[in-house]
Amino acid sequence: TAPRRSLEQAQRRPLQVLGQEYPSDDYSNLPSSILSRLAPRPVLPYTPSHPLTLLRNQIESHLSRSTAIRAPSPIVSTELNFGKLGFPEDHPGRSPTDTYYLNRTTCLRTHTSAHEVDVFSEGHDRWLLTADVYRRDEIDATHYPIFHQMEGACVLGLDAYEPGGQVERECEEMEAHLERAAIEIEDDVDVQEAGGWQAEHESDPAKLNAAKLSMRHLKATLNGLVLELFGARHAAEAASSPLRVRWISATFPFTSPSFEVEVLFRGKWLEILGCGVIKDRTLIEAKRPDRLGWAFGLGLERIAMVLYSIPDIRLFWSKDPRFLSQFSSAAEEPQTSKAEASVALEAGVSAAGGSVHAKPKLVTFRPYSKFPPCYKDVSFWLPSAPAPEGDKATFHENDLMEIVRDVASDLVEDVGLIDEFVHPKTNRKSKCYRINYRSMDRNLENDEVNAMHEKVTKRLIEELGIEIR
Ligand code: FA5
Ligand code: MG
Repeated sequence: TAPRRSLEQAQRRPLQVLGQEYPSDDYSNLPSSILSRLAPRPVLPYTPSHPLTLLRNQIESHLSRSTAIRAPSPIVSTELNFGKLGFPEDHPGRSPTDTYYLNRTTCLRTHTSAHEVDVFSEGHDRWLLTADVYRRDEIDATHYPIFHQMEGACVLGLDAYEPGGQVERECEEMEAHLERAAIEIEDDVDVQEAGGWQAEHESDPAKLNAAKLSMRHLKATLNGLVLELFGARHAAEAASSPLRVRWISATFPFTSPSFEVEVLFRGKWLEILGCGVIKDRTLIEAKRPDRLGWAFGLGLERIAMVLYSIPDIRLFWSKDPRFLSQFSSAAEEPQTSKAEASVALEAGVSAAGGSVHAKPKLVTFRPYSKFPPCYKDVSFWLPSAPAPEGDKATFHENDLMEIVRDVASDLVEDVGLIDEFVHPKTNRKSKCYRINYRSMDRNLENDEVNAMHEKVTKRLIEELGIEIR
């Protein structure tokens, strides 16, 4: 992870972000396009009539035993985002090509798991936390540098895991509901493949039993959630076939065993979340060594895009009434209060059964007319020799994406590598990217696109040391 732009950085003054001052260093890489989005705080999943609000409400009322928590500022220490969760120093997620840094010790959270340790140490056992998260990434219809995650967790004392205890009763209730539903769950994941049982759990029969029951509880909870979110719509569209869910082994530094959940929806497998049995060290870090349980983290945009048929992730940021008005009638649907829902749950009626709260309306987004796209290609040679300060030698695609984002903001729809080759004599490497400019709400003028593209090209030369062909 060679630090870039070191000269420029050295001349930089401290950053002012949300009224706070942060010293900058060789890791600072926050572009103005992101800075301007930090104030006022983006709170899309709390905006009335917004599809992410609909989705958050539906999940919160389904998992009604959990306390819903609104996340604090997205500016977190790297210790919270990575260190306390056990990310090794050389984990690729820590690279400044993937993460936005204010400086070496402060970043924008890349996932809601960043708050696990704090929320547990505040004494919450069952909770849901929704937040904006930030990642440097590619540009296309499903990737945006800001998206929203919801973290869910359930940690309990060992007594809750005793035979006939709370967790076992909840499992039986949820599993009975799943058995009656038209859902097919593929789960042949080998625990060993998923990271295995933790040594701290394996060495104590009571803990191992609790870890096994916690995994069962996690699976029943998430299968039930998938049924709640996708079940009605899938049934409406594919009446004869059951909804299919599959469990896959995964790796996260703070859970073991770890899994990813995929849903087969409109013919495609869609990864919706990562989850697992929380590592003992995370709970010890939170000063809750007496607890054991699970956590998951899901992507709200990804689910909303398929559930509501939203074709482009930029639409979530649209202020166009033609977008928001389509979700307002569903938002006004009366929701059963939390208190009522939990009373019914205690009486043995699952919220997922539909008897507790009104079935959410099935909203399907009707796309309004798309404005014409405008493609521009940029072909260039990668830097041939390391630059004098040695920091421009490696080309990272995300750096190119970032410059395009910074210049074109939401007027860029898609950026893709369309050609690359190595010159047979000079051995120099060439790449060609196609940038697709398109506005969601108006016609782009030719001059405007040319000006943006020129700016992009100029910055690619200056900042990445490339040479236009
Ligand atoms: C995580 O972020 C883990 N923190 C999840 C977790 C939580 C694991 C708790 C264990 C326990 P991952 O990077 O796979 O994992 O992201 C989780 C989900 O966020 C994905 O399944 C997906 O739904 C969503 N997501 C990830 N990247 C993007 C993206 N670029 N755009 C939209 N959604 C995304
Ligand atoms: Mg993943």
